[in-house]
Amino acid sequence: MKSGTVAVIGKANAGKSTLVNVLVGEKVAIVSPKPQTTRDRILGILNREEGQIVFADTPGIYRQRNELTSLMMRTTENTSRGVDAILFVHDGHAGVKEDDAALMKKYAALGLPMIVAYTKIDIMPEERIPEDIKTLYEAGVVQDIYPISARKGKNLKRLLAAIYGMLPEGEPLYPENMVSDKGEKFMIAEIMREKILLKYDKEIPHGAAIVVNRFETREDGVAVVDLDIVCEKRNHKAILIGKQGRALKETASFARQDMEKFLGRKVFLTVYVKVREDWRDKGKMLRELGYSGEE
Ligand SMILES: Nc1nc2c(ncn2[C@@H]2O[C@H](COP(=O)(O)OP(=O)(O)O)[C@@H](O)[C@H]2O)c(=O)[nH]1
Ligand SMILES: [Mg+2]
Repeated sequence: MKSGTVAVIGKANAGKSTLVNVLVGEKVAIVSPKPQTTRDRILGILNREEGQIVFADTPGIYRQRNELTSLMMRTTENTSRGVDAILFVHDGHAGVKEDDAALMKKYAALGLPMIVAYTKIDIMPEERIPEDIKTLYEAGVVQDIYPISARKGKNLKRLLAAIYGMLPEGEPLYPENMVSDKGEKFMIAEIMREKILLKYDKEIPHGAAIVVNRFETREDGVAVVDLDIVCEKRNHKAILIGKQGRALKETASFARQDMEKFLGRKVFLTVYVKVREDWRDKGKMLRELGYSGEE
């Protein structure tokens, strides 16, 4: 039986987390149309007869703008070492940019087995696919490239077979009923952050962190969640809350529904908004907010 860890690497917004969720068959990582959605390394575990694949979803490849993005980039770099193989995710819909081949070659140079998932083919003209593959090949990318769509579930069987093909024989690393290394409390915070990413623009979601202060189940089975949305500036707080608290109420209600779906029980959610000036630039605050740059 096969068993091993696969680092999922690629540019911001390429579709890494979406692909991991689809392959694992459960939502282990939040997804949004904005960059910087994934901040931590998240393991998503797939168990099948052929073996166990542990996907290490990463924040992806970033230009470093502050302490938080530097830490995210470090998480990506560290994860790409100490794994059995690399799944490089390329956004086919975005086209082949000048730096794409260089990035692929950089990770290939680590010497691990690597394949490229060329994703989002559901929203692009098919005839561009072979042209792009040729362009990448001529720029020195010799790895196999698999055109797929995570959203439409296209060519995923072939991709999975190729991933198993890169892994060594071995016993499962994790219990077979486990789908992620993160617990419910982590996902509760992430679901809140996902709704903020979907609801607000620009620096608001990128400057938001979630602290869950209370997460317990009452005797009647209702999960009680108290959390803080930490933002960077007073005017961000005002935007988050909105006129008569309307924006926050909507976002929280949206989050609560998703938390209930995820937990499979009713949720009683209380949300506070707090300001911590420029927390993304401060190492100590990052650690207090749970960003430690693991691995
Ligand atoms: N049409 C289409 N959109 C996708 C696909 N995979 C991801 N997306 C979208 O691309 C955006 C970024 O996805 P995400 O998984 O968060 O990217 P990540 O930053 O690489 O983890 C989201 O809006 C996704 O819904 C796909 O196969 N097809
Ligand atoms: Mg992601």
